[in-house]
Order: sequence, then C-alpha cells, then structure tokens
Amino acid sequence: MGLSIVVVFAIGAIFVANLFSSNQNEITIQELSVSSTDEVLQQVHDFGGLTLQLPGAFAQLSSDQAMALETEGYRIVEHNLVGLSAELPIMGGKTYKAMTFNGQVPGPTLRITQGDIVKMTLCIPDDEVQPHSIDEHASQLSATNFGAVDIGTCQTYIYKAEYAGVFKFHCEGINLAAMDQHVLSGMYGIIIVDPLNGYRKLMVEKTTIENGQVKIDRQFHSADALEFHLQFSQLYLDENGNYDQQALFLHHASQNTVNGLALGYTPNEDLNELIMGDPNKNIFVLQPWNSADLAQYQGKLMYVPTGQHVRLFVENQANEPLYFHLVGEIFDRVIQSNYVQAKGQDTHLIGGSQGVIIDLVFDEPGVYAAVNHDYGALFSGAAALFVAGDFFDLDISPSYAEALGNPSDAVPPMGKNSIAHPMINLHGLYTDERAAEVQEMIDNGQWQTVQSQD
Ligand SMILES: [Cu+2]
Repeated sequence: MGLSIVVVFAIGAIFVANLFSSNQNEITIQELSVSSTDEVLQQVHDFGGLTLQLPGAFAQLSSDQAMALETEGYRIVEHNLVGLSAELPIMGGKTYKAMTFNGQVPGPTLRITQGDIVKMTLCIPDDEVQPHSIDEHASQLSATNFGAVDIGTCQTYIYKAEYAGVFKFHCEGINLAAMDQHVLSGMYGIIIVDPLNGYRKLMVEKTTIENGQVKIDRQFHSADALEFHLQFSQLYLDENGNYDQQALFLHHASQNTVNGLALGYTPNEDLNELIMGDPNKNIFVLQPWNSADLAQYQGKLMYVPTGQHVRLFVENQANEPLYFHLVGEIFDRVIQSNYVQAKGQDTHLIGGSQGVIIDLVFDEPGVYAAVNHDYGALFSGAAALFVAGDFFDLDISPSYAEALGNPSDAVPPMGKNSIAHPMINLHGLYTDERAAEVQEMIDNGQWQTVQSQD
C-alpha cells in the first residue's frame, strides 16, 4: 500500500513537471525525486496519517462545561446508541449482513431544539463482533478524534446544536477503515434540530376567479403539521448478502432503500383483501413485502388527510444524488437549516448526506409516490407510497390515518409544531428484539415521545 502511494506520488510529480516544462518561458517546476516524496510521506506519517489529531480544533464540551451550561438554562438531551451487527432481510426474500444502531435501520431519530446540549453515548456490547464509531453532523466537531469504540466499552461526547435542520449521523467505521461498509450496511440516522422559535406557517399559492379575472389566492396553514421522515440509501451487496466494495466503487447499487427497506411502503395482502376482495390480487404492481408472516417488514402505506399541512424530513444517506420528487404533487416549500430554498418545486436535488425539510398540502385524494427520480434508483426500491384522503373509497371515517395508522419507522419523535399521529403500526427494518421494544412503546403510547431516548 505504502509503495503504491509512493509510485502515484512520483508519477503525479513527473506529470506535473512535464506539463509545466513544455510551457516554454513560464514557470518551471522541479521534478520531485523519490527521496523527497519519501520525506513528504514521512511528514504525513509523523502527522498521524489520515487519522486527524488536532485536539485543539474540536468544539467538544467537557461534562463540567455541559453542567455549567445546564445551570445557565440550556437543556441536556441524551442520545444513546448501541452498535449491533445483524442479519436483516432485503427485497427478494434474502438477507444481508447489516450493521445497525440499536438493532434498526435507520438508527433512532433524535429530535431536539436549537441550543440543546447533546450528550451522545455509543456503546458496543460484549457479544458484538466489531468496534464502531460515530459522527453526528449536527455538531461542529469531527468525532474522528473520538476514535473507534472497542467491544465491551462505551464512549461519550457532548456538543451544543447551534443550527436548526436535518442532520445525518453515521458510523465512521473502525478509525475510518471500512466507513463506507458500515454506513452503507445501515449505520446511519438523523437528528432533527427544530428552530428555537418553531416552524413558520405555510403559505400555499393558488389561483381563483374574481370578477371574471384570474387572481392569486394565498392560503395559509398553521405551522403545526403531520410529520414523516424518509431516509434514502443504497445497498451494495454480492449474491451472498456481503458488502461489495467493488460495486460501490463502480456505483453499482444492488438495491435502493427508503428507511432501510426497498419498496417497503407498498400495499400488503390485507389491503389487497380490503380493496380487491382477494389477498392475492395486488393493488400495486410491486408488493415485495406482502405477507403478515413478515411481521415488522410487511408492506405498509403512509396515510395523510387532504388539506392537511404535512412536513417531510428527507435525508439522502446514500452515495448517489437523490432527485426527490413526489409523483402528483408539488412541494409548497423546501427548507434547509431554517432558510427557505424553494417554493412551488416539483423535484429537489439532495446531495449525499444532505437533509431538507419539505412542507406540502395534498390537495386531492390519491396515491402519491415519494421517489428518487433517478430511474435506476426508483425501479430498484427508491419509492414510498402516500395515500391522501379516501382514495380507495372505503368510506373510512374520519380518516385512514386514524383508522389504519401510519408505519412506525416513518414517524419521527414529536418536536416543535408536530401533530401527533392518531395511530401507529409496527413497521421497519428492525431486528426481532428491537421490533418487540418498538411494539411496547407503541402500545404504551410512547413511540413519538421517547423513541430516541431509550
Ligand atoms: Cu460501525
């Protein structure tokens, strides 16, 4: 490895030297000798290599500093994570070697308010097969100096969340080694930092006729909204469900996922029965998670009333761009941090590790697909279905959201201006143990209030 880096350095230096010397009377760069390349590499090595070691450059708080801030009136919020490897299902009836936070993909969402002090603790159990680490993008410090957390130990770091928005967190592998594998095998999640003063009311522009003239009709919705979170990612696997780094380097995703599952928000056999009168007659062309035997993995739809302010927290956890689009709707507002990025937009480009907040009102009853408008991604799993209003004409009163419930893995914890979901179903890429814990929280009515605190 060291030798190949030296060769690359040397070739690069010769290339640069040739490039400039051919430019007659201009700058000349002396060709680097292999011995001086060695010196450069030695300096990199002495500096600590790729593992950054700049203890003065990180805004980490000590316990004493955090307690002092708490005394001044800041709130301390815990984010307790556990690194766990697990075998979990993928579309197609197979399994893959997943790596998780707390036995679920994505990891538990933390919901806080701007100015909160986050006390993040990562533990690796005695029976876990490998160390893990953490990088929380809501902080303004790299956790690289925090390093890998060894098996059978815990580490904590504390920071103040100064900016509002949606922020990724992810494993950094074992001191950066295999970070790609750990993240793309499931070790990611989001932290939602609500603006200190809450969200702003939503203005939706329509047109209307007044005295025979077309006029703008501005409609205002309260900041309070029914909320969902959607995290798009990709799996890079060989046929045995092992991580395939070569596939990643070639950008050949095996499947695309939303909240860990490819096409997980699709109808199931219960809905086939309800709507078609036959459990085996699919109402949607692709229903990979039909059966109730699949327990927490059975397909579920997301339900919203029409005319309701809906807030989506969307994060691109993947390695490819996310062309976020909701088939049949237009985003009324797109926010990053606490700043409006767009209004009246059909598709919003979300780069890798970026998050956005999307506000919209579903105007008409219908089935709407939230997709990555990259066709390769869409047809390999990056689609999640919303049903607005009484689209299936089932005359269910007062709403599907109340009668049929929404999937637990799409429901974020309560925050500023959240409307509680009237009913929640168990659904998600959870280990059986985690599914039992989630079910208990749902049964106790705690899912929206404590999911990130366990
Ligand atoms: Cu890890």
